Amino acid sequence: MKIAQIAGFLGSGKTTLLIEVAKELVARGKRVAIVVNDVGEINVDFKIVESYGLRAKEMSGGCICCEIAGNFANTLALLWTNFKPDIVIVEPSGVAIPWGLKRAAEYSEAEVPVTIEHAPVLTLVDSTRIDTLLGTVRRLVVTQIREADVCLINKVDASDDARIKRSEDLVREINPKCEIMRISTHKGMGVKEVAGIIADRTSSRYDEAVERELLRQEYGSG
Ligand SMILES: Nc1nc2c(ncn2[C@@H]2O[C@H](COP(=O)(O)OP(=O)(O)O)[C@@H](O)[C@H]2O)c(=O)[nH]1
Ligand SMILES: [Mg+2]
Repeated sequence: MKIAQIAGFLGSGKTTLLIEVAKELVARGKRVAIVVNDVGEINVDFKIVESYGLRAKEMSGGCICCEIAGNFANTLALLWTNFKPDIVIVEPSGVAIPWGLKRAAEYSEAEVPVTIEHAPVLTLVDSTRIDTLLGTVRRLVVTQIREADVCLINKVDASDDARIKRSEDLVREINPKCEIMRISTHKGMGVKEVAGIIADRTSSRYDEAVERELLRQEYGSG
């Protein structure tokens, strides 16, 4: 069972993208479930999304990478038992840490006989709000970018070249290795490519040594 997380700050467009990507994967014949751990601008209408042929679960009461990591693992185990998804697309809360979410997902292996794989970690960067993001919530945004395999510079339909360029420069500076794509879910730009990345590629499993190194980079060695 493959877990695909779409990280990004509140309002960056996670729910909007997740639904379009899930539909695309269902159209490609995949069994898809979605798990949403967020109260966002756009609430997921479970009746509608399930009518697309996928399974949807909502989780509240804390962040699935920390406070309710155990519930998240249970939810994945139940999804496996009842639905056997190929892919579970996860919308973490805007404050979740990608490595923590990988670890929490792997806990489900203790409950059901399934191996967890990870799709590349996707982090959305809202190019229309890049300057605000760098001011008030910089540390979280930096963490999500640092741990991304692919950064999606989003809402390019409503942004401008200068802000898009600033978003890309920021990503390059924080995470020189990650891929960068410009997308606009509203214009359908990048949706098929993102579905392809989730379906065809993988990311490493949780590794305590890697997480320790990331934390050291972030908080210093003290
Ligand atoms: N212009 C533009 N707005 C978008 C796009 N994707 C999402 N939005 C808007 O951004 C806002 C937040 O989207 P949402 O998916 O709820 O973000 P989340 O909080 O990260 O889940 C909503 O008003 C969306 O309509 C896009 O591609 N272009
Ligand atoms: Mg949302």
